[in-house]
Amino acid sequence: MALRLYMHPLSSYCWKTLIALYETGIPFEQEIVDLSDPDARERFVRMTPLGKFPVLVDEDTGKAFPESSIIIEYLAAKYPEAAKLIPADKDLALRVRLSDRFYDLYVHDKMQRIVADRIRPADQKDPAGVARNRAELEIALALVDRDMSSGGWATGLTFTMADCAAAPALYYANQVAPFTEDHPGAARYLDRLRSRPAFARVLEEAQPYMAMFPRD
Ligand SMILES: N[C@@H](CCC(=O)N[C@@H](CS)C(=O)NCC(=O)O)C(=O)O
Repeated sequence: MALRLYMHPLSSYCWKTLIALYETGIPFEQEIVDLSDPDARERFVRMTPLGKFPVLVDEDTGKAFPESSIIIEYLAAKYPEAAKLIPADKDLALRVRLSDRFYDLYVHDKMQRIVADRIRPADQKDPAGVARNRAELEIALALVDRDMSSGGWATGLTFTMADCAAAPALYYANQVAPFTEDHPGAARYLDRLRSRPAFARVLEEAQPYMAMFPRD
């Protein structure tokens, strides 16, 4: 098996790459990393010093890639069946990359910071930071609502890397800041994403782990 994905089934950035892999049907092996196990963490950090997953290892070439967007770029460049995730047209490709950045930086990152505060010890909470992240997330969700209310995928009629980024970001954002009532266009986009077989499969595989997600 040429590709091995170091991941955890609850990790939102791993979902992004899993969606790309399931969407394209590229064969790969899952290597679940339990970061709460000190030995597993040490082995993982030896491979990738920042200790963040996903990491994709191409065992044929010995190359290892961290960063979900770079992993998808690698798949799109190397496998013809993944080329559709990043359009050949340069302008369209820029739109996809811009949308991917938007979902990672202004939806996903804000959501992650809100979740991170939930697992901090009581004396290390950062309510001002959480309020700021909630406000910034709300601005981003209003933009999603505006842009996605008429249907389609993140950058048009085809499903791309931007939708791989949007799916976990919006799914978990809706857990920490439910938006379906105030942003029906964004809610319908999330519904479309959930109906996509690749994302439906990721969600199904994550079910046994969902109880580990920190609630308020
Ligand atoms: N920019 C990175 C973000 C990766 C990331 O934040 N991964 C999280 C899981 S969703 C992680 O590894 N967290 C473990 C930790 O920080 O200890 C990407 O796109 O892959």
